[in-house]
Amino acid sequence: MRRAQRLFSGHFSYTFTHAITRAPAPSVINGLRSVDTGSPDFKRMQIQHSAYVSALRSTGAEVIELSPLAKFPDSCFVEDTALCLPDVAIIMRPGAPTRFEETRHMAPHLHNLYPTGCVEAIDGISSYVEGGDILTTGREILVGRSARTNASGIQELKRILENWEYTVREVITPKGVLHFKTDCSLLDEDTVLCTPRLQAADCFEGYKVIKTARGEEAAANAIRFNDLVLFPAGFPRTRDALVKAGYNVREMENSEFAKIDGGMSCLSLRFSP
Ligand code: CIR
Repeated sequence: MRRAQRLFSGHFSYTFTHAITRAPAPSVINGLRSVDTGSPDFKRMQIQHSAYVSALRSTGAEVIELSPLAKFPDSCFVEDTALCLPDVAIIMRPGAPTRFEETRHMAPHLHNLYPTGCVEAIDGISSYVEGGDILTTGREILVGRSARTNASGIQELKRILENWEYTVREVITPKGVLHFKTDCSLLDEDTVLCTPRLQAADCFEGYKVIKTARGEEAAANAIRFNDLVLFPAGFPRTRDALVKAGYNVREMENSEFAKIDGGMSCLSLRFSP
């Protein structure tokens, strides 16, 4: 049980020594989106991305910045390519066909960072999982079934994680929501920020829950990273609730990534190898 205790005790679900990011390529303007609200402005996006990297670094973490990959418009959303835990990294199999091969460009970096034998992969021919559907809390790993993550992928991930002595629970990503974490974030080992529609699904029984304010559902994708909560700008009532609850909130401009369904979590892989 040593490994499980290492993750699921205290603050290991939100304190990290490292993060990996990938700068957006100009092709990012063609990234996948559920609703077209206009083309992202590439220059503004670069500025928003640099500010995000600086915020991660300001907590003392080492941030490994990977080069842009022009062939993959969504490749700055590195979170979807892997699940990084303290003792093992698991390479995903993205359900979006245009994103499928992004993992080939992430795997070598994880092999360099983790000890031999500590990088696994979802490789079943009909298995699909994207990292955005996985929430690691202080006590378990929740995996949401979605349009990008299927039952076979979750079964395979569960098998791998149980070998490493982690507890996994399958949940449902609400219909029409891209990823499970589009609608929730971890704030500390047993507190989550989540939308009322996800809370209604009852998957956070036993957790403390802070709900996004009415009309501010897009604020649910934040990240707790060491002493900071990186939080998308433009959601003042939810921000105030987090500040009142004692969190150190850093508002980040996210207008351009939001146009292609990107939020705070998807722009980094966070871990302590
Ligand atoms: C996609 O649809 O795959 C990208 N445009 C956005 C991915 C966001 N990923 C995440 O929240 N984990």
